Amino acid sequence: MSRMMMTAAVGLSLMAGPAFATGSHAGGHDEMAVGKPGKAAKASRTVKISMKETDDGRMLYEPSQIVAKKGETIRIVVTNTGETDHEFILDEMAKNAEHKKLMEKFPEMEHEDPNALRLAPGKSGEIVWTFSNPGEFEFACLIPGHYESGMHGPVKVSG
Ligand SMILES: [Cu+2]
Repeated sequence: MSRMMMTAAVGLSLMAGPAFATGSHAGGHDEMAVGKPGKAAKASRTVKISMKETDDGRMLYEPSQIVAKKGETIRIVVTNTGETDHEFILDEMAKNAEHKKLMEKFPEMEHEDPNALRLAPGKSGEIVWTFSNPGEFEFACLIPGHYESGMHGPVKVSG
């Protein structure tokens, strides 16, 4: 490698570094518009949600919405009482829509994210979440076809 090329490469990596660091991760890795993982000891209450299919071909969450206050930490216990895998993904509506498109291309995508659960029939999981910002967010199942069958609900966070 010539000296000039080396200089160019170093210059590029220096420029790329700070640009990535101040990108979408501002405010800490786990901080999202919908909030961040919370501590169980700080949870003010537990919300239990079941996920299932109905005899007429719909798929749903029960209850079908979450209401919270800004700054509140809630323990959300999700149980799959249906007969097929389901997900519970907490996010902004636009982010879920984007993610849903990706799931249509890669249906076997696994989620390791703190805002998401994927549960086999009969399984339960929990997310302890702090809702940092007021607004309307969403929980949804992004397995192809499930959102359209009814698997989404609003999360209303009051200011
Ligand atoms: Cu589902």
